[in-house]
Amino acid sequence: MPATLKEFEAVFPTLVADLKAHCQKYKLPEQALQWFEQSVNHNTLGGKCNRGLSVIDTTQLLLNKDLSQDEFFRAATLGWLIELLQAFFLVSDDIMDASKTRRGQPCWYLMPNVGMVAINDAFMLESSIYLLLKKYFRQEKYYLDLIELFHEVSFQTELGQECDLLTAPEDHVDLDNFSMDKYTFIVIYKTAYYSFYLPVALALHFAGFATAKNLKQAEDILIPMGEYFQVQDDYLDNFADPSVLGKIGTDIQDNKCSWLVNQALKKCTREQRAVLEENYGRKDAACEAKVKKLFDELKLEQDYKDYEDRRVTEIREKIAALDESEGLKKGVFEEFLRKIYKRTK
Ligand code: GPP
Ligand code: MG
Ligand code: MG
Ligand code: MG
Repeated sequence: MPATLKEFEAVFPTLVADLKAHCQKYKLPEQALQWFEQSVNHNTLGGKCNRGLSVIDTTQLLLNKDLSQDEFFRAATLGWLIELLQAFFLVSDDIMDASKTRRGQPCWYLMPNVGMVAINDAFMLESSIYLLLKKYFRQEKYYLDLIELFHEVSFQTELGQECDLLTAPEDHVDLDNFSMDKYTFIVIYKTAYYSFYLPVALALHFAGFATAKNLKQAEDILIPMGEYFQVQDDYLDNFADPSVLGKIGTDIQDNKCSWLVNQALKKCTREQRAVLEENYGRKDAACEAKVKKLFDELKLEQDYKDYEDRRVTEIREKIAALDESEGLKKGVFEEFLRKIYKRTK
């Protein structure tokens, strides 16, 4: 049975208490302690927790049994470490993208009295990963592997974010600067590694199956799956209902090298390209509306649905070809795909 969000969330207060106890060793003033607790709760809770839950589900599938209470707690802790990493990324990303809402609430930097304190809060969310990793995994022979994995995946995500930001300058729009090659780099690095590869790599280490072959096979399936997931994110940014999605799309106004604009550039006429030149990447709701109308005229929603069908077929073929001889299981990837296929939020 897959773990429920409720069971996963039940572990979190213990981890928050651990973080607070660590601060208390330094006699952190009460006001600052409460601030940290609020930041951790606001920014880490309230999402779907697919990444965190996947660590538990993957561990269960790999070990082929129900987990003991202690195993569940430790797998869930690894899951929460990904959620903390994600919290660190999202607090920062929302500032960089000038977003307004996240998970149906104002972004952290827009909450009363927060502002740019959010930058330090983001750093503290990242540091929390390593405090908890030390507390619960220091004695394991794979401890250093876990530290290196978090460091490497963080760096990969930062490379993707760098490219995402550099292809989306605020002050000038240059549609020639976009390409599907750049797009593919951005999404693999900014999303696929931390959202898809990391949960399975953590579970492989924890369950004792982290052979070079298994890690490589996992990467070869999960990176294309993560790419598909970010194409969904870009599609939903424009086409989803914000009240369902929990966030208001910003990609058009932010001049993002998104999947939709790349598709539009492939098929637009000269006249339609001129509309894009004049309206894409402008901080102006009327310009944004013209781009949205053009995306409708170009039938990008249908292109997305065709892409989704093709991509999911390819991913299913890769899963079917998996070599299970070193303990990795097809079910791990089937479960991932089930969670994201045709998602609406
Ligand atoms: C999501 O892109 C990318 C991230 C959350 C990685 C951020 C990386 C950092 C190093 C800060 P997005 O901007 O499309 O996400 P959303 O649509 O959720 O804002
Ligand atoms: Mg972003
Ligand atoms: Mg963003
Ligand atoms: Mg997005």
